[in-house]
Amino acid sequence: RQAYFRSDLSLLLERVGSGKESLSFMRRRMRRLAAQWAAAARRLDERLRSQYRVQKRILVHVGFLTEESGDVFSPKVLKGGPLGEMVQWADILTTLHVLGHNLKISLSVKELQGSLGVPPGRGSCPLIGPLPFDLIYTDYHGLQQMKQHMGLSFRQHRCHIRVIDTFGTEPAYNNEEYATLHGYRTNWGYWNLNCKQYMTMFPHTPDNSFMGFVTEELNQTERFNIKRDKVNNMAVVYGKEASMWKGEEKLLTILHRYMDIHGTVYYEAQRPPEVPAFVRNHGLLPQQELQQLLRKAKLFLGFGFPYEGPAPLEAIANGCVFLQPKFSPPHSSLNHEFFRGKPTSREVSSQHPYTEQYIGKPHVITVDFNNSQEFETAVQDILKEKVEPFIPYEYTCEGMLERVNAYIQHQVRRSWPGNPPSPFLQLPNSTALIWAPNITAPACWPPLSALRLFLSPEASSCVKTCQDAGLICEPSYFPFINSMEAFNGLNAQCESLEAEKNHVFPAVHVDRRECFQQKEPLLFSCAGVSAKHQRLCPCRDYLYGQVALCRDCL
Ligand code: U2F
Repeated sequence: RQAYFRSDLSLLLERVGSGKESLSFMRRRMRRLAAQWAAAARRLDERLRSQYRVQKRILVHVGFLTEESGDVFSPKVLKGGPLGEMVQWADILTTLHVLGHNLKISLSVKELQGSLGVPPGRGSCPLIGPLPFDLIYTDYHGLQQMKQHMGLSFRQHRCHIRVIDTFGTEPAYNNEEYATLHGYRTNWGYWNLNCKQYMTMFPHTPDNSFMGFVTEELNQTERFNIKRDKVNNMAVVYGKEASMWKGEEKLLTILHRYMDIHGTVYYEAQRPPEVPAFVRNHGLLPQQELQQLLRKAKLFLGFGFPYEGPAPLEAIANGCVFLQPKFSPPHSSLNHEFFRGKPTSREVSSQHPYTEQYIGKPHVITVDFNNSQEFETAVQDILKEKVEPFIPYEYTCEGMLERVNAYIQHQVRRSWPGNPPSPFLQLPNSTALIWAPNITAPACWPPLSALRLFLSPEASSCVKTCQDAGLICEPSYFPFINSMEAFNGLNAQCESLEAEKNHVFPAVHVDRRECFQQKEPLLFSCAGVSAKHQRLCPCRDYLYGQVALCRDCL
């Protein structure tokens, strides 16, 4: 059946239900953004008119909101707890609904069992017959619940699952055998999925799919009003809990010399939070009121936590400058409590690396907060600067609809017998190889026409190598470049060739000129890095403002 765009959200709102603060928060968000979603759907519908979009049967099982997982988030919705996950799930549900798919929502293990046709009370009864869904979106909690309740059929059906995974999962952590042998085993990882099945909140590593969420857009009148009403010396501090402000009195005092400081810190009646007296604290605000505050403010100031949340994008969308601390050395699962045990080695260079790397100046200023002079100069510069509201296209409703639609229609499992052939051609005046245009390329998405193959410098990941060439690493291409032709084409001067399981392979050893192919497809990794190897890096182009998609991807 064909999928048709929907602009009416009433059925979705009904299905989400209420009864929990987390669900009410999501419903309020869906309602508030309804017009924006409808307009985006109209625009995308026009652009994709010629495409036949298959309607999929989709189960969305939100594991972290189930009672069985403890549901620690719902009671904190009105008390300064994390809301980023709720923002994202609300937007995922809306996207799937607006794209016209056949949606079933599950918020408890009982509903999950009902949806999968597992008889209640039969914990590990295998699913009988085919899976009644084409796709299942869940999270790590939900994955665990599904494994428990699907029994043996979990293995058989797992390629239909998509895991919403805020911070991402890298291949070395995902492959159980490798993770166990090489010290990458964590509480979350080792599910042996294809890493593209993990979908992240920001485009952290291209090994995963970037799911994202949306930021509220402005119409012409709102843009005009923002320009008119901006208060040049007004700052809002990022942090819903007083703990996020701890130890920052010195910087706040400096900032207060230049600006009025506002906060949205949650507090219980009669117990005001411990923030300096000169701060005007509004208490935790409903999203809509926070937007209004950001529309007036010039500066949105982060002190380092929370990491990688939605709020900085909202601030930038409302014409604020986001001032944030640089982390030197970067924070990661190796050196920081918050990231410890997360299935990634990614180095977090600031509170919000996405805004630092993909948006940057004048909207985002990243400085060393240990150097108060640097901080003060940044504040002075911000006061002088005029900044327009900005949203990267990938965080608009249209951008999210376009991206998720492309995933749903194109990300399907394909298998090749052994290593597929890889006929390459050197690009003139370049160190890159491309797929030979006169040789028929095997079906692949993203299409192989976008492939550019590089040999990395030593101690450089493919994420970095592709980035340095103005491209992005594309793990789906690895099976096509895991060959002697690829090494030869890049003049790697291999003295030998062997196949091994290692998350930096295919690569060449820098001293011994030994070349290594990858033996375990699950270990193909953009993120992997080794001081002793130069890696084969498959890169591709990407659309301006939509890093998940290449020019020929749509
Ligand atoms: C992130 O979680 P948070 O939920 O703490 O992220 P924030 O960026 O602070 O805010 C999320 C939303 O909260 C809203 C705001 C954002 O959309 O509009 N909000 C509000 O409604 N009222 C207020 O007064 C202030 C904010 C991240 F998203 C999670 O994935 C991480 O687990 C967490 C820890 O790093 O950080």
